Amino acid sequence: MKRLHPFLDRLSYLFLIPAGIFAGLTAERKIWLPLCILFALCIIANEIRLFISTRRKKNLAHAIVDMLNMTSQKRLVDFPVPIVISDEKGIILWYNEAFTDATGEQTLLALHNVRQLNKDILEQRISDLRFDGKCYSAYMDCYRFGEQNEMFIFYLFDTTEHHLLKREYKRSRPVVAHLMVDNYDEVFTGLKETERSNAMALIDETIDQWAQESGGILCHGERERYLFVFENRALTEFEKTRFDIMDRIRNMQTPSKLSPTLSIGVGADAESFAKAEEAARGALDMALSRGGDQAAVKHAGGYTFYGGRSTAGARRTRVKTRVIANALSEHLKEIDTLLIMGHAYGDMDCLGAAVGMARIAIQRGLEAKIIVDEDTDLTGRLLQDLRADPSHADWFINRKEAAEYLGKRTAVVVVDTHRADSTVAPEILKKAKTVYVIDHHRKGVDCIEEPQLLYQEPYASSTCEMVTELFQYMDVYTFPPIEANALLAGICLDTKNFTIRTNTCTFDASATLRKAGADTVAVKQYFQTDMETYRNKVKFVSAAELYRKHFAIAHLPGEGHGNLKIAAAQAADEMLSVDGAKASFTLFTDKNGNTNISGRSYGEVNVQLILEKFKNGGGHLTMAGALAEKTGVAEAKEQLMAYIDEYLAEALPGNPLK
Ligand SMILES: [Mn+2]
Repeated sequence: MKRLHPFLDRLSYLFLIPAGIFAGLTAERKIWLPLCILFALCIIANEIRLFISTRRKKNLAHAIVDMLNMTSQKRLVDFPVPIVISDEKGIILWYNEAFTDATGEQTLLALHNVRQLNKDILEQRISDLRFDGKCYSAYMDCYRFGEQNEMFIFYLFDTTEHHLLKREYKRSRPVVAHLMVDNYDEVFTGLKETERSNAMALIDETIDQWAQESGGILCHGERERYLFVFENRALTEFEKTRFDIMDRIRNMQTPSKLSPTLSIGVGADAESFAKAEEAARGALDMALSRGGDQAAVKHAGGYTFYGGRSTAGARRTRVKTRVIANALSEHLKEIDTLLIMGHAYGDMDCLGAAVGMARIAIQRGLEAKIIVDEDTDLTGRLLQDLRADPSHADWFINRKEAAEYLGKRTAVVVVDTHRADSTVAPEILKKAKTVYVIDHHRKGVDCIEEPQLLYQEPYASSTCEMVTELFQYMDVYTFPPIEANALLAGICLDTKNFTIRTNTCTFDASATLRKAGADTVAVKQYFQTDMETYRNKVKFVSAAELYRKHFAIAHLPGEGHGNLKIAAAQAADEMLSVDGAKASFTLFTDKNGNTNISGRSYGEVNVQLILEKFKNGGGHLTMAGALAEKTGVAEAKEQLMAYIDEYLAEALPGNPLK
């Protein structure tokens, strides 16, 4: 039996001494006597309290003794597992030798209550404890005796080894990565054989060195590819440094004066090597379709991206278009009806591409219908003109009518988006058996699952450009000028009249459309806005402020604005003309209390990465949007500014924005 701190409780008497001396020096005799009596009373009261509590403890201790006969008491004291017993308040009454050994002298001296070990220990059947660098699981057993006396017995089991093993297991799980020099062809075309092998050897060596630090295995596959297998602990390091190997590769000098860029796909948290490798391949795909020069890590919880801050160079080949065109031809042979839909709040790129796809289908003798949502459509006059045209009037249907067209030999083609939630009629998409996707946006995380055909080209300026390219491989040579206008309008919209994201293919496609009779003046007129939208646009623009020198932000105060999407988008475009602005954002709160955010840039700033930080954000390097649900405009703006700061903090060193 051990008694804890026998005179600690009497320490409080010490303060009486200075009080007594003080009183003796200053007070008169009359006060002396009452003071003495008062002190005496205090001491007596405290002694009584101590006596009662000691008796209580003694009673409990007696109870323990009564509980066990001498042999089992001896057994309990010598029991190899640490045991500690407390009363219902957690005050420690008894413990065995093993407990002393486990806690160590120092810890034991400071220990009065089991709650010091874990504050919820009395409420839980099993609790985790941690002291002296070791881990224990404490199993609690509650023993009742007498009327309302309770006693808690804790058995402690050493789980240190288990914890260490668990941590080691997690850290040593295999991770597989695919690495790829994503602009290999551009960097090495036109180089002499020796120059090429020298440059490639340098890249090899850099990657090799980086890989060696982690203790993993690196295999150089064909040409620009590497397979890298390492342990989870190395991944933590890589994530901490945000895969700085990408910077090392990007900063290399090559004879062609182009810097090589690296894309990395990582598969972690997988059950097996095969699963990890599969995830890595998917992740690399994701990194590439987002524009390359970045790392995508696939964890159990989803994707995390690193890098992606250099401006994506335009890389397009017509090979892909031809391959897709052939595949699409084969697919179209198996269906009778093609349902076409774009994204909600359909714009001219969406409508133009839909019209183009309808043309392809009709050319092949299929029935084609375009699903349009009147309430949210933003194409205005273009749609009106198409509907007024007798040969196109019956091309358009609404969401309700679309359900009637679903059938065995019906396919749905989604244009200008690849996210199921953002399509104009997600319910139709869900029911469709065959789905094709044609889109030019960089891949986001929630894409349509396994479409039969996916034509995604982040380097294309617009979906209209992609569809126009498909024409020549699908034998569509003549089509009415109004369709050409629709397609050209889409290109004009997404390139801001051939200012951004254009490449040679954009002009080729535009030439094709011009030849088919597209009228540039008519197209320009589709962009005319009504007076009210114009006024709203001006309101936004006049509210613009520069944040951190390069970010123009404008918001309309108050809430419950109607549909200002067009005005907000146009104002964001307009605000890029402000001197010094590299990105612009507009914010307003709609009728449902959600704040809409539009972001634009010339490509130096990746607005997709900024707006993706919002739950519903996404889009493109130069054009993105987000919806902050049930958030006021002021709060959303604060959030946006915080995300811009975050983006700047992650920016590459040497970035002029910094
Ligand atoms: Mn588009």
